Formats: sequence, C-alpha cells, structure tokens
Amino acid sequence: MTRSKTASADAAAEAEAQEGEVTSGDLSLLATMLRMRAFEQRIYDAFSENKLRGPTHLGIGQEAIAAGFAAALEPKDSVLSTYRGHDHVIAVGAPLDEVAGEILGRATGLCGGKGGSMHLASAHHGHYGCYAIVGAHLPIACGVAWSAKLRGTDEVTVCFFGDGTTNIGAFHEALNIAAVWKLPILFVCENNLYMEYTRTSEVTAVERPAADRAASYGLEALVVDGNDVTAVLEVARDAVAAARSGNGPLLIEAITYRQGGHSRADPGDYRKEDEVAEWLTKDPITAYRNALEDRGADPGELDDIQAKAGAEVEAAFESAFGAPVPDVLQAHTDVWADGGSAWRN
Ligand SMILES: Cc1ncc(C[n+]2csc(CCOP(=O)(O)OP(=O)(O)O)c2C)c(N)n1
Ligand SMILES: [Mg+2]
Repeated sequence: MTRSKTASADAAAEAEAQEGEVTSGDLSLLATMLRMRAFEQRIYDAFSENKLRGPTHLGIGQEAIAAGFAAALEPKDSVLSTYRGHDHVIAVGAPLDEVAGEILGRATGLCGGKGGSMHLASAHHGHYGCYAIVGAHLPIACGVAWSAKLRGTDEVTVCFFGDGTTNIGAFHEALNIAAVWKLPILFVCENNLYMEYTRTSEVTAVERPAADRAASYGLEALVVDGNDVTAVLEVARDAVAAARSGNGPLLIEAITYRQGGHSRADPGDYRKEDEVAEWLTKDPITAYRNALEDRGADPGELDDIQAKAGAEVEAAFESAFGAPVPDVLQAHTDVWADGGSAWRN
C-alpha cells in the first residue's frame, strides 16, 4: 500500500525541538551543500571561459537531496545517479580535485579523464556511476542491490533519478523487479518539475510522477520537500533503516527545482519568470543557513565555513587545470573488466 506523506512539517517540529543545539553534523551538512554549490558555480564559469567542453548538467538548487541522503548512508552503501550527478559524487566523499579533473578531461580525474561530467563514478566511494541514458541506471541499481542481498550483507543502494524518468519503461521494470525480489534499494526521484525543456505535468497523467505510481508495484512512497535538508535527512534516515533491516524497496519523491537550464548550454527561457523567481526564494542553502542562525549558530562561523568551501573548490580546480590530459594509449584501457573480451562470442 502506498503511504504518501510530506515530511517537512515533522522536520520543522524536530528543528524547533533542537533550538540552540547546532551540532557538528548540522554544520557539516551546510559545508557539504556549500562545497557542491561553489563547485558547480566554478564549472559554470569554466564553461563561459571556454575552458570546459562537452555537456554539463548542474544541480544548483537541488543540493539538499544529495546532501541529506549521503548523510544518512554508511561507506558500505551504494549510490547511482543521472548525468546531473556532480552533487551526489561530491556528497559521498570523492575528492574534489579528482571530480574536477574528470569533468575537465584530465588524467587525474576519477575515471582517468575518459568519462567526463556525465559519467562520473567512484566505486571506491560507493558511487556506481552517472548515466546519460534516461532510466538506464534503474535496472543497474537493482543489480547492485541484488548483489548486496545475495552476498548476505545489509548494504543499501540509493538510486537517484529525475521526474521525467518516470515516463520511461525502465522505471516501471525496475520498481517491479525490486518489489518482487524485495531488494534493499531506495528509489529517489529528484522532481525538479522539468524533463529537459518540457514541464513534466504537461505530459504526465498523475500529479506526483514517481510517488503516485509506486502503488502499482506495491511500494511505499514518501513525498518530501527536497529543498529542506532537515526534512530530507529525516526521511532518508528512516528509509535507509527500513531498507537495511530487510523491508525491501521504498520510493521517495523529493520536490525541488533546478535554478538554471537543463544543461549548461540551455538558458531555460521556456520557464515563466515569476516561477523561477519564486523558487529562488526557496533556495535550500539560504534556507538552511537561516534555520541554523535561528537556532543560535554564529554567523561568523557560518561565513568561515562558506569561505573554506570556496577555497577548497578553487584549490581543486587549480590542481585539475594544471593536470595533464590522458595519454592517447589509454584510450583502450578500462573498456573491459579483467580478463578482456575473450568471453564474448
Ligand atoms: C532514453 C533517453 N531519452 C531521451 C534522452 C534525452 N534527455 C536527456 S535528459 C532528458 C530529460 C530527463 O528529465 P528528468 O528525468 O526529469 O531529469 P532532469 O534532467 O530534470 O534531472 C531527456 C529527455 C536521453 N538522454 N535518454
Ligand atoms: Mg526533471
């Protein structure tokens, strides 16, 4: 049976209860989001300066979802993302210079500079890839979760995807098999209201594109304010605990907004100005900073955290810009798993 609930009210009550008790965990959550924001703003600038080639899809405005879920996970858990995946890779702890190096096509990048922005991956940090084919990674995520189950572990897999993905067959196939096999997987829809240049509501039969369909596969669904990191973290902690204890899959739809266009090349002019302006007032980082100040955080300390995030990102890009591009002889390495292609017919 599907249970839809908006968690922001519960989280607001919890935040109120914690008034004056700003913890190191709270500050670290803010630092993570600030690092993501500074990183993507640096990408935006590098693109404008023609120092970066190829498509890049920014998650500016959506940071609270990646940050909240990552804070609820353990190192043994797994994450898979779409091409809008910089934030998720940063959230699981991949080094900023290696993420920047990959996006700039440098040999020091996470994937040796051969993947680029849309194909970031770091298995070492539990990140099993960003995928450019819409929906393609949902069945792959089921495979990762199935592996965790077969090995008898309590590892959880989190699969992030967009609202537009819910109109792709693979979404439905993945939810079905995850339910049938009772996989330890969380399907997290980052509902930013748009699929490329189309408003999802114009081409989708239900109001909540992911949550309203979960019942078809017997999945419980939660709806959360994706711009409220406290609410996301609370939902994520409960969902991760449920999946870890063997309860099977869950679906979470987090409502958010991408502040820019679909990709760095898209000005996003098809969106109404007042809609964009309204969502800018709901910026997740500003909202969280204000909440922390209301709870007694020292504004000077928050400024220092912001400055430190900016400096870390600057240093990472400086190191990546100075790194070499991959040797051409590397082009055919890392194509096959160990053992080469001998198994193919
Ligand atoms: C199978 C497939 N069809 C179409 C595309 C082109 N395409 C790239 S992104 C996108 C929109 C996806 O929207 P959504 O799932 O909401 O993710 P968002 O970009 O909003 O994060 C489309 C149609 C693609 N990459 N793959
Ligand atoms: Mg979308």
